[in-house]
Amino acid sequence: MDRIRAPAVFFQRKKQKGMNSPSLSCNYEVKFKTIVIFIMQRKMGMTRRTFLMELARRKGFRVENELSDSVTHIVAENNSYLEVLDWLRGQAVSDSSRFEVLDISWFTACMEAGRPVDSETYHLMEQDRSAPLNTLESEVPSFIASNVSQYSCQRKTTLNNLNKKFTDAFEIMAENYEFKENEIFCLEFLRAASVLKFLPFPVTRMKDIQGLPCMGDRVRDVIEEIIEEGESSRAKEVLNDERYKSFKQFTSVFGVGVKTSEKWYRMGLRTLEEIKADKTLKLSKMQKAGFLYYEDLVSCVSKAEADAVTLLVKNTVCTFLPDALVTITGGFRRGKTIGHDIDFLITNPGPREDDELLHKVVDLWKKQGLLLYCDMIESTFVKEQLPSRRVDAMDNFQKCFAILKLYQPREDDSSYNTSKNFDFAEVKDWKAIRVDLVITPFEQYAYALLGWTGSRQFGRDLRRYATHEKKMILDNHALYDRRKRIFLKAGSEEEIFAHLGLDYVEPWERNA
Ligand code: DCT
Ligand code: MG
Repeated sequence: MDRIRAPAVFFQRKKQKGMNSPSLSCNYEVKFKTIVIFIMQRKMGMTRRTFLMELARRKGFRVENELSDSVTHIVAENNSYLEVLDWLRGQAVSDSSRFEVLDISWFTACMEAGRPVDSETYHLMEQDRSAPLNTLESEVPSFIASNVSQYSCQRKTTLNNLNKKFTDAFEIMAENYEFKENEIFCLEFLRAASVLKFLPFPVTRMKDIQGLPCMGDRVRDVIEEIIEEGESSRAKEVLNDERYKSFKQFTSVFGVGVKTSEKWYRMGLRTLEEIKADKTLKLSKMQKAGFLYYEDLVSCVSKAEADAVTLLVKNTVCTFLPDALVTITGGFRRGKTIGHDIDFLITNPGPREDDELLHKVVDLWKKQGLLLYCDMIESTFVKEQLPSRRVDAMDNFQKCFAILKLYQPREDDSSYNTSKNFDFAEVKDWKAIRVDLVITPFEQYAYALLGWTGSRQFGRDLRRYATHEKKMILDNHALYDRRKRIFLKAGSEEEIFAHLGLDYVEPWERNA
């Protein structure tokens, strides 16, 4: 499923289950009679607008499809006040003062409260109302560092990183601390990298980072040196450090983590050649596969390869379960064009769950000679279990960490194949690709999608935000409100953001 069409498919599935279609949902009781909302579609898109309208109606708000005379509140997202004004003019509305023009954050606050909240602080650029259009049209809202949230789930971070030279250095520092199992320092650099990835300008002076969150002394030292010297001597030292270099090599093997690297390093081993030569080492099945397909697995997965594997996964899953929903998640859903693996979520919108589905899928690949490796993990989810408080905890879904054989396109054909190229029998005409398949019950799909889309930092901050700002617990299965002692159901990612009182962040804006 591609990311743009995903929510639409989701609505279709809901309809099949006999739920109200968004466009037909006029039968909710209106609880709040004094306000009439109109949600602007501009820069929001139809799917999201439809979803939000449905959500508000369900909660007892009156929402109009059209900009009728009865509308009192206009809600806009990613539009300045002037843009809204301009749009209203296009709708032949001359007197805009009869509406309150509000930012989407007012709407999400209302949804969270379950009633209209005071709109005072949510007016869209109220101060610009009286200004003539021509003088303000070119005005760019200035960047206010102190408004930048410490949580990446409150920032929109695309792949357009203007501060790569800083964030690369931070990521090296973070990785070195990870190898030393110093979680606090590691997270300090990961959070700082995430803030700089979000900045809409490249940092050139120390003044540029003034007032920003997550800029501790260690981080500032690195930034200062890069500004002055063009590079970080600390990051350079790490790159030349013997322990770091060994850990970097060891952990590049599928199945080898920090613990195994530590063990090998203590044994005096330093390179992958030494590991391979040491016949006394007992490697796990996963590590053996990691060494066997090493070259393929370290070379990144391209978007074209991800598309080819998506087709294969969808076709195979649909052989057994035609209604199944197969969604690519992870970095590719966030718009990345390369990745270290391909992540998929599979769910069945029908009433029936099929515990055997994943087994059937891998068995078929095994028969077809496409399965190079498979580590099957059965579901350990217990009904009504509270979400895990551990930010980096593994979820409890049934899943499979696999390595698939993807045949390369033939010379005369640009498409990938799922069968052998007989013309080139002696040459290796395939590539080993790491694939994660995760099976989720339909009612947990939205939470699983949010978790598996990542980025890791975005997910960590969502959970931290839920815990510290909302007294809720979030994981890949559910959201639990500790104050009300209830689980909050969600049929889409948008609903989860609304439960948390957060503005919706699109997948490609989650590259924190
Ligand atoms: N994730 C999760 N639980 C796990 C593993 C991963 O919730 N046990 C989330 C975090 C990010 C997302 O799933 C995908 O994980 P990765 O594939 O490791 O990251 P990625 O963002 O897809 O990056 P890459 O391009 O390296 O695959
Ligand atoms: Mg991935």
